[in-house]
Amino acid sequence: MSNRNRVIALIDMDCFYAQVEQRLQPHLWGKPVAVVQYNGILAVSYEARKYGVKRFMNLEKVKEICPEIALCNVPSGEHSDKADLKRYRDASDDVFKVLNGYDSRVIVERASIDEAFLDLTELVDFIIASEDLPEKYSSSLDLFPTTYIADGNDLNEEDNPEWQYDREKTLKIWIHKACNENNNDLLRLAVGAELVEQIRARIKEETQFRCSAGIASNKMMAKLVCSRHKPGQQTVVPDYAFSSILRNTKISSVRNLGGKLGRAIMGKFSIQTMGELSAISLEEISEQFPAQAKWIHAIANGMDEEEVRERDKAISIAVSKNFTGSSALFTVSAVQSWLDGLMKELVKRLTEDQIKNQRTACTLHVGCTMDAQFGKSFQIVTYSSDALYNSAWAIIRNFNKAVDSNAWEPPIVNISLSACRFRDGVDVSSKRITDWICQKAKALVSGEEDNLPSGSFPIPVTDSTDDEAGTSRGFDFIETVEQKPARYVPPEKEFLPESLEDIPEDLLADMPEDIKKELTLYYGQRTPNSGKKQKPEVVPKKKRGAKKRPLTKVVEQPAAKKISDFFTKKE
Ligand code: DCP
Ligand code: CA
Ligand code: CA
Repeated sequence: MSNRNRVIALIDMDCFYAQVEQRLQPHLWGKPVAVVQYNGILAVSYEARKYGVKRFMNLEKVKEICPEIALCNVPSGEHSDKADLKRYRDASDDVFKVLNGYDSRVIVERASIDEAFLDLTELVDFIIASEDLPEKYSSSLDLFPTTYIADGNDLNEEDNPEWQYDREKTLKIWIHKACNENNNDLLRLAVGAELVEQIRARIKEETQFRCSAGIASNKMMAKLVCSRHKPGQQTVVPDYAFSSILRNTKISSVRNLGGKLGRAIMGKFSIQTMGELSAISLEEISEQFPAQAKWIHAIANGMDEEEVRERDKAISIAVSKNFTGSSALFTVSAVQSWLDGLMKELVKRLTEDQIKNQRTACTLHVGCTMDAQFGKSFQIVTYSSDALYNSAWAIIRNFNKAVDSNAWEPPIVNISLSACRFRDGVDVSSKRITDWICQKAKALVSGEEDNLPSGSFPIPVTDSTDDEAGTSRGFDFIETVEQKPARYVPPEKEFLPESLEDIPEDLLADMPEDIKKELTLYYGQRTPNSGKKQKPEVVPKKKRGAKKRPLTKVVEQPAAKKISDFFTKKE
């Protein structure tokens, strides 16, 4: 790292899920709103916070202290009664589109569904070299309408009855100092603050969402001060103010110290605040925490070298469901029913991710909690939910200790499915089939079926020489960056059906042999009538909202128009 300070920002959306609901129902803007899931509150609008409404508060209590509150329920999933967070993920994508499209010199790291770290250093340096900033900043503070300088006096932390704080005056003095004292680090923070004002204004313009931000020379301090003047404000913390800001900061409020490590530090040294921690020598810390001592000592003084890493996509896609108390699963059929529903939910998300991010997950971890946690991973060969179900079932069934054939012991209190280890690209077979189906469906709709080049496909083939998941697994991967289909790119909303049985018979009959073969390969472990189906013939009793799998699928002879509908993703 160079010896000059970086300029790092953390942007965090204000009461994010609540704003997503307000955007969906615009009459709720400016009103007290809470987002509810399984009778628990996940998000609270700032208007409702004024009444004392808090996350996880009892709903009865909420209605009592704020009778006019609008309660918005998180929708439940299509394949199970698991919450469907798609609308919040989509809203998050809207925000990240703005962030990623702002300037290619800004590094964007997705830190959670509603927050991102930005490394603005390169862009800031460019601006410093190309603009007359003292001139620009001396004339007006209009460029910093929501900026606070965290200097320890900006909050009334000591409960001083005389406390008064003038944001504009403090800002003016600070900007003057940045411009005139030849203090390059301060000036660079000021430019960073101006940029973040612009980025936040653009987020508001393009998504309607309000957010807050922290700006500092590192991630830890940027994150720490982000919420200092929420909502709709941003806070800059210069290095010289680190110690006064940290003095009264609770150890548990610091990034990476909110969990076990933070609690261990507080316990071992009998301390609560970062100020107390900074008074402990590196040697003393080393005695208690040899592996983390250097890092803890640096963090105690507001020093954090962690880089902002370009990361936009989630590193894993997971679904998980708790079955606490009386809802614990104690029959084989219930476990199968839930595994099936959860797998479909996961495949739905994986398929959306595949289309959007042109990548494919390689590993699926199946986890299940009974009296203890159990789990195992397997390689993903196909996104067919039936095939994945069979592989997951083969793992999970071994955790059952019951003797009775339909019993499950000990009862399951959680099932989780997590897909990870993504590789770029979409496998060739899946792409070939999608391409063929899309062409076919289009031609059917437009009545040009006969003109279709039967069996000829614009398939970009890549040799995956260094591809561990290559042809040996019946997969080829397309490098989507350089190689694009020559003639036909399926529109985003077209997709492959979940199983071979879902493809109408007449379409199958008409399908060129090589595609049929590819298709069979694509659907992988389970081909129709292969007799390998491991699912029980008895469909378990329907659980709250879980959809039944029909025993046999009745395939109607679909009309031409219907076929294209079939291969068009339904919202
Ligand atoms: N969330 C959740 N469960 C939690 C915490 C959060 O589902 N235990 C969801 C709802 C939040 C969103 O994630 O709207 C973002 O979480 P934040 O902690 O950033 O909180 P908010 O954005 O709601 O509020 P704030 O304005 O304080 O950031
Ligand atoms: Ca937030
Ligand atoms: Ca957040």
